[in-house]
Amino acid sequence: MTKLLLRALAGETLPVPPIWMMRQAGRYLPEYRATRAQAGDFLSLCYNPDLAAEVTLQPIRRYGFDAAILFADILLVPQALGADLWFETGEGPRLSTIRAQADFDKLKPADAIHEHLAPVYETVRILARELPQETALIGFAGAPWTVATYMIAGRGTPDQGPAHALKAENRALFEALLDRITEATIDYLSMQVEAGAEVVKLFDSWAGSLKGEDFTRYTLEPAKRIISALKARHPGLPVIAFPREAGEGYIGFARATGADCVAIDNSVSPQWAAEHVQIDGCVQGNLDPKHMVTGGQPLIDATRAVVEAFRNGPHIFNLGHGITPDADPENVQLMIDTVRGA
Ligand code: 1CP
Repeated sequence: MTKLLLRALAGETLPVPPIWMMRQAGRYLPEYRATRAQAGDFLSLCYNPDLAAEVTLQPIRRYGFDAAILFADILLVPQALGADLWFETGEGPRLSTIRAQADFDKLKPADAIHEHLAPVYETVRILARELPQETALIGFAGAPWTVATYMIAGRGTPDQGPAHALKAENRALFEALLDRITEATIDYLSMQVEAGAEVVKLFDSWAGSLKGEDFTRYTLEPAKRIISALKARHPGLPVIAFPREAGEGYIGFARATGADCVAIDNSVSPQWAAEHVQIDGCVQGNLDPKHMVTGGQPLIDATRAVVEAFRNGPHIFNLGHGITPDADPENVQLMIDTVRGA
């Protein structure tokens, strides 16, 4: 029987939605912390196929999620393009910045990324062999705008200010960077699929900071380009798009980009998303990740409300954003039991 996640992505309305969780392999799990300590640091974990596969499998063993997501990071693509990347302990990622034409000129062409990313493809191959037969394997990449915000600023930023500034001051350079990331992303995801990923997800975590025409040009258009190139190379490949905090921009996004499923963050209500987004097909979401910290009856009530709202159409149950390191693993089990009606 076909995997539940793939059935939902094909547009089937299921009595119990498939479930997985953004950042399901992460610091809230003691077994993740142990493997990460063994690897040394976060990037060493990403580039060690055996250990990266191990942390991907941990939440599958513990919870039996319907999907596993490859353990890697969206910032491996900039590094493969030649940017310096390191993680400051307790602070997050740091990259060399792209602010001027000379910075851009030092980047490698899109088709030169694969040697650097070979360990990621190996992780996918291991997972394709080792996952239980009912578990779908999701590959992923960051969307061009989101990846560009890190490459331009050299770090995470609350308002993506440096990227907006470059867009205003040197639009040609900004667009050349987006194009380079778009090309690299198509090749990267395509290689993940060849290695065994059955679904791919495009994370546009900062889509919400693009408005109007900018949203169309820099979130919607690149997603459309990536999705159509992937589907041309891999007919029938299901794609999940996550233009986080798009608000009204979620409406029609699947139709406009060719995505099979739109992932919804928790700033919009499930009722609104069912009415305006699920009418076009599968949606994924959108429980507030805070419930994984606080638990109890509010978790049960909110989980049921999400399931109820989306019950008349294709739905993949997930959080509205990644689970946080302070979450309680028992709350994750409570969420799963509530979704599956135990
Ligand atoms: O300390 C640690 O162990 C590192 C924490 C961590 C983890 C577990 C980072 C650093 N990345 C990851 C893995 C990761 N990142 C996955 C693996 C699969 C899974 O979900 O289990 C995925 C899909 C991502 C994607 C990712 N990385 C995004 C998009 C999704 C999102 O959360 O919005 C983004 C924006 C990143 C960049 C990044 N990597 C790590 C951090 C802390 C950040 C955010 C930095 C910032 O904005 O300041």
